[in-house]
Amino acid sequence: MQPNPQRFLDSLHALRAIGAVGTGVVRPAYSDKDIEARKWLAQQFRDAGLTPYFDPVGNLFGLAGDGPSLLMGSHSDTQPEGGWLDGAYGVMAALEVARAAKEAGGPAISVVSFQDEEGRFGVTTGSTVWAGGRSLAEADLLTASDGTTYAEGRARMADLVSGDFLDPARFTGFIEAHIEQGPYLDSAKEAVGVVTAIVGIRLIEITLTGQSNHAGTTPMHLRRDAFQGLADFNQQLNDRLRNVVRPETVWTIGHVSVHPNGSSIVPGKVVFSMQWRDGDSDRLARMERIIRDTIVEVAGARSLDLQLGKMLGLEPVAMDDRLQQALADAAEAEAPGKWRRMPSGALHDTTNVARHMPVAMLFVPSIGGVSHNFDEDTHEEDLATGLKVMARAVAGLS
Ligand code: HGY
Ligand code: MN
Ligand code: MN
Repeated sequence: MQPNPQRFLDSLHALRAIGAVGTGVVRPAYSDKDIEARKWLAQQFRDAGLTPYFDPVGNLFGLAGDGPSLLMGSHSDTQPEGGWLDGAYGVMAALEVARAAKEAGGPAISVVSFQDEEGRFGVTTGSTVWAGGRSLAEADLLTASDGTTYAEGRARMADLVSGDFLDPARFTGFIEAHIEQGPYLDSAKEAVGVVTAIVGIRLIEITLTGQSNHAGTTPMHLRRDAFQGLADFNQQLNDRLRNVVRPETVWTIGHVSVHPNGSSIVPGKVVFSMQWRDGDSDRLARMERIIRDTIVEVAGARSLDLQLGKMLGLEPVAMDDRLQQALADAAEAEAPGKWRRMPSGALHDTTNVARHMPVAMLFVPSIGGVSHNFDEDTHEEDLATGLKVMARAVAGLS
């Protein structure tokens, strides 16, 4: 099976152009550019001899016939300020492998671009619903930070829907290629990461409500300042997590909205995202306990009302040994001594697909470890090496 690196790179740059903003890309789930990209992908799938299929939430499959096939792919939606490779790399690498497989007379490779992997509406929403991790009715109630509901989002591409959710049983396994989005491969000058496991995640939206008031006339001891509550929470949380976490454990307050957000008004309300990740479910649970206890204490101390949203999350998941070994053998052949086995600190659709079939992932380096940033980039040579490893692994499996 001979993948065509130039054809692959040209298609990757063609996808980049849809929603390009400087060196980055802006294609949030269900936005005009996301839908435009999915329509373009559907045509690419058709041209490659695959049957395009949109499911009810906009996951786009390129099906290789009606029989069993290996599924490969990733996502083509992006963060609000996205890199050009996050997700796109895996979708286009999968398409090139599918093309090369077809030209070689097999094996049958289907391709997928999952929807809302970036969690505009939650956490890897499209593949979560497809894999049965959340009902469509439940998902439709999820709301983006701009107030759009999932139902409203997916309605924007309802005209493209081909039919009901595809049965995962039609696929024999799933392999996702992705950029590492971290510093390890690039700093070690290695070309390939063979993923061993993907971390678990928890996400809660927290609202603290105090009282908006005059910033000049309201004495400090009389204030019910919601931002001060957030600041206290953040400080106390960092202190209290210290003896629970490991060096690779992460926690992030990434989205904060302050109301009314005026420089002369004591903040009456803050709404913020509390997200944490680790490879151990017990540690995620211990962190949850500390987070819930701390926010209750802080709200009480400042006479703030507290609202906790429904917690979203995914468990840590290990990659399939056989698929992982096929990737390792291919990596050693394509990049001898310049690859490693490693965990994924980022989340991926692979976690949800693992509910139904053997899964594995392959990483290529991110320059400077930068991702979720317009500056995200990978050397072209590394992009091509990852493609060749994927094709060699698939040939080895068949
Ligand atoms: O946040 C993540 O890990 C993924 O890139 N959405
Ligand atoms: Mn991604
Ligand atoms: Mn991402």
